[in-house]
Amino acid sequence: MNEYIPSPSRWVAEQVSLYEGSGGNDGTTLKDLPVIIVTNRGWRTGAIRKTPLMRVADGDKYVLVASQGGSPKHPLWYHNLKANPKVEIQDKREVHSMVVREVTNSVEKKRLWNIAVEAYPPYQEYQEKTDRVIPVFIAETNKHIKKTL
Ligand code: F42
Repeated sequence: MNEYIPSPSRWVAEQVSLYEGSGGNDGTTLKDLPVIIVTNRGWRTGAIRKTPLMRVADGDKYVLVASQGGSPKHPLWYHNLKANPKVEIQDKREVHSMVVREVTNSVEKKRLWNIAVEAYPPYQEYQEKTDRVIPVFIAETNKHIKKTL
């Protein structure tokens, strides 16, 4: 299925629409901090999903934080990325084909978590308000991927 299904959350769907519709010129921030759009595939539906996340950079890689405001459950996109790690990431006017992996090594995770909290301090509050350990992915360019999504 190649159909794009917008988020049922209206403010999220509107951010995606503004971001993409303006070619990455508008709608690129949340609380004045930069946002990326992660295009992923629904693991159940196979549909295209577009998930705005805070832009957290580690060199030319991106750190994706499945915080969902500190809610008790992982966001659904977490499961999509575990099932299909190929994504496209739009960072303002640039679109990158990337592959993600969940960071499980505790040393690597701590380093990336610190970078994430520096970029977006509320992540720390989100972790404190939930019992789950907030997952972190790292997204890297995969030059071997000819076609994604
Ligand atoms: N969320 C974060 O977790 N971290 C961030 O840094 C973040 C930043 C951010 C910035 C701007 C903005 O507009 C939103 C931001 N969000 C951030 C919110 C984020 O974009 C997501 O909306 C949020 O994390 C919730 O993710 P979700 O995947 O649970 O989205 C819900 C609302 C959703 O789209 N649900 C769909 C639905 O129909 O209910 C299903 C989506 C889906 O992927 N379905 C799968 C499928 O197969 O199609 C099945 C999934 C399953 O396991 O059943």
